[in-house]
Amino acid sequence: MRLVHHEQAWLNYNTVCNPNYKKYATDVFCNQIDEITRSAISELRAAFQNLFDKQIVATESSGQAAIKLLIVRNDQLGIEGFQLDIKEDEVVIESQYSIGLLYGTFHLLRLLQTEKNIELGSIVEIPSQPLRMVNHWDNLDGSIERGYSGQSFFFENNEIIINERTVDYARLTASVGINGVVINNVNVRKEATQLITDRYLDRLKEMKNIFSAYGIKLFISLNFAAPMEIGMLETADPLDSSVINWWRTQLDYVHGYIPGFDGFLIKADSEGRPGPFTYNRTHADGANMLADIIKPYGGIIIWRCFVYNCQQDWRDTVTDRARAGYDNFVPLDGTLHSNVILQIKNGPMDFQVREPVSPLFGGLKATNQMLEVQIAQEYTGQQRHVAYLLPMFKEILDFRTHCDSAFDTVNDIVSGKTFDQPLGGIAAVINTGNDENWTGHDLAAVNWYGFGRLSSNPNLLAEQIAIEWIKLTYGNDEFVIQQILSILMPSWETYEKYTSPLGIGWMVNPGHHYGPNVEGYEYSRWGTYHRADQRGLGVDRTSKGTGYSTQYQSLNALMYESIDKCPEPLLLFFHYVEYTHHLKSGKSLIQHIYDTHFEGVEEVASMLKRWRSIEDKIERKIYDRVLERLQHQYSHSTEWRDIICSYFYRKSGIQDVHNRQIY
Ligand code: GCW
Repeated sequence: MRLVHHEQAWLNYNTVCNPNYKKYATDVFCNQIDEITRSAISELRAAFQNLFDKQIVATESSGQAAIKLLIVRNDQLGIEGFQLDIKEDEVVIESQYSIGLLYGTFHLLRLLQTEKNIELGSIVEIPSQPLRMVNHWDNLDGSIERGYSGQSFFFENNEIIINERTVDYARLTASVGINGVVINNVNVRKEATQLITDRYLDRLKEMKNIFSAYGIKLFISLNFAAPMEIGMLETADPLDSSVINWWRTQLDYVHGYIPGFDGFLIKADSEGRPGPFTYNRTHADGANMLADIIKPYGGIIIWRCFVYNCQQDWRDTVTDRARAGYDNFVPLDGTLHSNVILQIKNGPMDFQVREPVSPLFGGLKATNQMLEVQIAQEYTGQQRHVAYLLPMFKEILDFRTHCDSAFDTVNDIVSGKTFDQPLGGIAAVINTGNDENWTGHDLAAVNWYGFGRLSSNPNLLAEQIAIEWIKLTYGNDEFVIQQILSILMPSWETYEKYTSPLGIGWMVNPGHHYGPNVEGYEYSRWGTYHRADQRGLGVDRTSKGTGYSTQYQSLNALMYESIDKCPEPLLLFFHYVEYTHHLKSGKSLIQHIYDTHFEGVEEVASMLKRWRSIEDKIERKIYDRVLERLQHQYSHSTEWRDIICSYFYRKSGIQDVHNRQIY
C-alpha cells in the first residue's frame, strides 16, 4: 500500500530502485530518540513502504537493524554534518547531533533512488553555509508578493494555517538541507505587524515545533514602525528610550512564550518601508538596537541591504541606483553587532536575468553577510517560462571578489571563512504556494531543490543537481532524463536571449513585471533607464560615468572599466555601446540583439519538442500542465523577440543582415 496521497515533489518515493537495495529495508536502530530522529525514522518508513512495499520498524537492539542511526563524538562532523557508511548488508549513519542523522537519512534515500549501484564505502557531508534559508513573501491575507504558485500555505484570512502540508513542507525543506525559514513577506503590512503579539503566538509556537522536528529555524519579518503601529508610540526612533523599551517588552514576551525563537528579518527604508533614516539614524543604529535585545536569547537580526531611493533623479551622469547598496552599507562595516547579518541581493539592482555580483561582497570586511537570491522567478519568466537558475547561482558563488584573501569568492565570504565571521549563509526568495505541485510550473521545483542542495554543498555542479532532481521526480528512464536535462540546462540563457540583452535588465511591464516593454521600468519618469538612442544603448557605469565600477576591488574595477575586458554578458550594464560596435563574435551589437532573439525562440521550440517526445513516459496530468506552459512560453518568446527587435530596428535604422521580418 502506498502512503503518499498527494503530490510531494521530489519526496514521492515512486521511483524504481535496484531490487538489491531491498535488503536495507529491514529494521532501523537509533541510539537517541528525539523529535528529529523520529522524523528520520518516519521518513525511512514512508520511503521503504513506497519504494519496496516493506514495513519497517524501529528496534531497540542494534543487532536486527540494517539501518543504524548513531549519535557519536566526532568533532570533525561539526553540528550538522554526517558520515554515511554503506556496507554490504547494512548502512550506518553517524553524526554528533540528531540533525546530521536526518540529513544522512535523506542522503541515503536520495542515493537509493538515483544510483543504479551504490558504491560501498564512506561519505562525509558537512554543510558549508551556517544558514541556508528561504524567505517567503507571503502576506497574512493569503496572497504572495511575487508568488506564481497560488496562494500561501502559511496564511489565510489573517490566520496561520497548520496542516499536513506544513509537515510536508518541512520534510521537503529539510530534505535538501535548508535550515531556516522566514514565513512572512519583508513588506510587513498591518496584520503582519501583529505576528509578535498574543494574537499569533500560539500558532507560531506550533509551527516552530513542527519545523524544529526537521532542524529548521523559524524567523519572521518585522515592521520597523511597529512601536507606532501597534505600540501607539509617536516615534520609531531606534535611539529613543521609549522605543527601545517597547521593543524589549515585546520581544522578551515573544521569547518567553516561544523559547528558542530564532530571529527576525527586516527590510527598512526601502520602497516606502519605514526605517532609521526617518530619524536621521543609521541602519546600524536600527539593527544593533534590536540585536542587543534578543542577544541573551541567542536570537539573530537579519537586515536587508536592498536600500535605495526609488525617487532619485538620475538624469545626471553620476546618480545610479546600482551604487546605493555599497554607498549605504560600506561606511557601517565593523559597526554591526555580532548577532546581526546583512543580507545582500546577488546583484546591485534587483534580481534581473543578468547582473554583476554586488560589490558589497568583498567591500564589507568586518560584517556577517548573507547572499540573497530569488527563485521566485519575478524577472525570469514568473514560473510560466522554464528558467533553471542553478547555473546562475554557481556563477555568483564562484565569483572572485579579489578582496585580498586566499578565500575570496562569494561562497567563501558568506560562509564566514574569509573574514572569520561567526554567522553567514544564503537565502532564497522562494517560489512555492498552495498549487497542487507546489511551484506552479512543475519544472520550477528544480530551483527549490537545487537551491537547498547547492547551499549545503557548493561543490555540486548544476548539471548533477538537475539530474538528481529529475531522477527523484520522474524516475530513472535514461531518455526522459536526457530530454528534461536538455530543457533545463540552457534555459536561463535561453530566457536571457529573447529578453533584455547583455545585462541591461528590465524591459518588462511595470508593476507585475511580466512581458516585454522595452521602456518599462517603474522609476523611469526621468527618461529611459537603459539610455538607448539612435546611436547605441547601455549605461556608462565606469569612472567616467556613474563611477559604480570603482566600488569593486581593483582587479574587478579594472575589468569592468574597460570595454574590451568587461565580460560581454554584462557589457551594457557597464558601458554605453554603439549599435555598430563589434563584439567578440565579430557581429555588431545590433546584429547580436537580432540574432540572439531569434535563437532564443528557436531554443524554446526545441524545448517544446523535447517535452513532446516524452509524452508517454510522464504522468498525464503533469505532462499536460508542463505542455501548456511551454506552449505559452513559445508564443510569449515570439512576442518578446518581435517587440525588442522592432524597437531597436526603429531606434538604429539598421537592417538585419538576414532580412528577417522584424518590424
Ligand atoms: O524587486 C522588488 C520586488 C518587490 C520586493 C522587493 C524587495 C518584497 O518587485 O516586490 O518586495 O524587490 O526585495 O524587497
